[in-house]
Amino acid sequence: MRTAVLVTVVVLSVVTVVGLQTEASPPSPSMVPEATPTLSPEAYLPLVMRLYPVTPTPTPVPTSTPTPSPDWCEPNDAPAEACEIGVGVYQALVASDTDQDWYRFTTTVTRTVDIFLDGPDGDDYDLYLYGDPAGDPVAYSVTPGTPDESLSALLGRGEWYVLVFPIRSTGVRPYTLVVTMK
Ligand SMILES: [Ca+2]
Ligand SMILES: [Ca+2]
Repeated sequence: MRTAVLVTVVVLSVVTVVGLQTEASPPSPSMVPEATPTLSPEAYLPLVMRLYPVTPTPTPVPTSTPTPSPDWCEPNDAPAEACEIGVGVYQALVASDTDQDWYRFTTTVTRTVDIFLDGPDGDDYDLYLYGDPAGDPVAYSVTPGTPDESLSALLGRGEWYVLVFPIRSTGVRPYTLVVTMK
């Protein structure tokens, strides 16, 4: 009886060992964690930059500060751009032969308006006075070859335009416009 029990135990032990050996299977290749490939920035950045070249942003060139026009009234090259004036003395510039300087003033009652233009010596300027809208001049002073002009007009209530018109200008030179009313 004792022998039989011992044999039984031995047999069971062998079966167990055999069973364990049978059930133990080698690890599946899929179970083996694969090493994640790594690339250092030093390795991939040159590749990325070659595929997507970065256009360098141009450095903005600071623009030079525009020089303020010495003429307080420019642009005033058309009646719509005329500068508001009144009784007074005004200094301005004519920039070239093609420059025109327009001014506008208002009379609320009938007035005698005198306008005097003191232009640069050696140049030839002319002076015109228009109603609103500026059509035919109501007065003008167009002495050939002279920079100085003057006109006088009796004006009712309204808006009026003055044109300083260079016939010949030898450069950017100042002139003086004097407006009086009585
Ligand atoms: Ca002008
Ligand atoms: Ca003239």
